Amino acid sequence: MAVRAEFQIFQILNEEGNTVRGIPELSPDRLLAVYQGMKTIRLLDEKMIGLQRQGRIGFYGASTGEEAAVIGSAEALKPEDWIFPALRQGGALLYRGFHLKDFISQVFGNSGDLHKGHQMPCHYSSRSFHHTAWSSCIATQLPHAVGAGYASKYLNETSVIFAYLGDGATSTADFHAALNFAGVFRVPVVFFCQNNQWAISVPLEKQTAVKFLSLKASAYGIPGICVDGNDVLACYHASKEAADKARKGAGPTFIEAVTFRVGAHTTSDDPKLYRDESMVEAWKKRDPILRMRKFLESEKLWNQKMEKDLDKKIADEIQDAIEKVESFPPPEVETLFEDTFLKKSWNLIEQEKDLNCILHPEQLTANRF
Ligand SMILES: Cc1ncc(C[n+]2csc(CCOP(=O)(O)OP(=O)(O)O)c2C)c(N)n1
Repeated sequence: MAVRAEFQIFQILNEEGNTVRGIPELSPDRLLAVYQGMKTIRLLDEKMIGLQRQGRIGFYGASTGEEAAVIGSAEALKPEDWIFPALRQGGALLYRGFHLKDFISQVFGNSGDLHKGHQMPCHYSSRSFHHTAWSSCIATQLPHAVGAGYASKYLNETSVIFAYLGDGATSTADFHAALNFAGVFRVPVVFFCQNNQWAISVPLEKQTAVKFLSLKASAYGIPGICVDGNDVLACYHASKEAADKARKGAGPTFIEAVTFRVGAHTTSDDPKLYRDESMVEAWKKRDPILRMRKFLESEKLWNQKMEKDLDKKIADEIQDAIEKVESFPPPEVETLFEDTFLKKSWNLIEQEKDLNCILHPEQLTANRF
């Protein structure tokens, strides 16, 4: 079943959770893992937003409503594949096996954080899980992803690169440069665009005049696919097909997953100031998690008791991880000067000495002044 949906939205599960075409080959275990992955993001988002409101963390960017896009695409990846994320793909890193404690430590930015608090919260990365750090500058990850894909091709490796972006990123120069290069050099990259309809306060109709963002791909000689981003099986199927194609040397694909940002852009934003809540309520009825749950129930793979048990299991794991992470002290001050350069530059050495004088004035010697 090839996905050819340039002018319509490809779907496998409709909003009632019924199949409208054959389902992809996924074992019951994988289907349940997908469901658990989506639920984990949802419960984690709720909890972390609560922590931010209590002043226990500084910032959080949620993926609520976009779980199917994140997990459906991540399910298509092999361990050797790389993710070049935007803001909302942390759930994919968790889904690929990153530890919850390390994940939450990144948000706290304390000494438990593998990156010693050097990044903004929710800008997760892990070399061992092939998940690069996002720079926060919209779309800069796209040329980087294409460069990594070009390297994979040049070295005759089989790894495929997933480059994630939002709808807002499609209006940037980096988007153009990345898709153009990928198209010309047939780079093994899958561009996965979570079209959540908003770029902070800019709605899609002010972002572009095209009906589907996936149409933009044709200008670069790249197949553009549009999928229902709240249908996890459709997201998986399109991603798997695109990844397989890229792995075989058949070049890049652009996937637009049509979804909706149900919550605020981040905890620093208040969407009530610029959008009508009725729109949010309408999209909540298309909830990707509920849709998959209905499907699993119809397949006799899920029931109410399992749902209750899973909720408790995930909530306990999150609570346990938060308690551990919150007990970690801040990173050592010296770590501020580490990891940027292999060899510390002269000005960093000077700054480190100055800071040391402020922190330990008793160590000041007459010689220094
Ligand atoms: C180059 C650049 N311009 C502007 C911003 C400010 N900014 C932060 S997030 C954002 C919107 C991003 O929207 P989108 O790409 O649709 O992704 P979403 O956050 O909706 O997932 C903007 C404009 C930025 N971070 N980088």
